[in-house]
Amino acid sequence: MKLKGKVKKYLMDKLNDNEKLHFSLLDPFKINSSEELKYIAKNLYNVGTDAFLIGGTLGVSKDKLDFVISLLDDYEIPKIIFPSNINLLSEKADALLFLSLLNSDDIYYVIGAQIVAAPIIKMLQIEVIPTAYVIVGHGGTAAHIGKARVIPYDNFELATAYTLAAEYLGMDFVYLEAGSGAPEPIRPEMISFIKKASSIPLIIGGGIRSVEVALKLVEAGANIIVTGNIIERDVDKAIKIIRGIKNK
Ligand code: 1GP
Repeated sequence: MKLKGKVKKYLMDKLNDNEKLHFSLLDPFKINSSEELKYIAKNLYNVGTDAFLIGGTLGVSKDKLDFVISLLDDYEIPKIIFPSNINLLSEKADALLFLSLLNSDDIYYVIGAQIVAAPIIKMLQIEVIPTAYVIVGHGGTAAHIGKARVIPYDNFELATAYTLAAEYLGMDFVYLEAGSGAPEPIRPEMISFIKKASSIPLIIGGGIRSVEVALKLVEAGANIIVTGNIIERDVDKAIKIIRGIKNK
């Protein structure tokens, strides 16, 4: 299956069928060996993860990015770049989340990096998926680097306003991010509150470490669950999460 240029359709078809999706976030900086990556990827793929997201905020070079994507070549699910900056572009990927960090105080992360990257993306012919990136609560490294004015965990109105703004700007997805390794993930109550106002698909990530938490988020209306850290720490827990989501 060749997915280049068809990733958005692949995702939208599944969402239109009311499927709940899971993305496996792989951070090239945290991968210790190609054997480890192959073992992890095989398990995630076999249990039904819907896509590989590849990215990280610190320590990711183009070489490492290319290397990781190449190792994932055998798996017939999309390899999507999750960029933290303009150094994370690769023609080897099937698509790129074209992120705008809507709640950044630095215009570079809202529209500057996108302008610098756009001609390169055009040249490399990478499919883009326009996505609003909104950082909530803890925020982690992404919030620090991205100079995000984080939305408090309990400010559902503000999160809804951002989601509606993203929808009116024509974005395909809103990615609500609590930050990699966040002690608390996005609250399910925030998701159900947003869902009353907007039907834009929600990608939810940051601090999701158990199937119970993932299922509460899905029940509240999350369309796509992202797990990162838990994959590297305890792949069996990640497998349980994916099984739980895919059996919904
Ligand atoms: C981070 O949302 C992702 O960008 C995943 O977070 O590593 O905490 O799963 P975790």
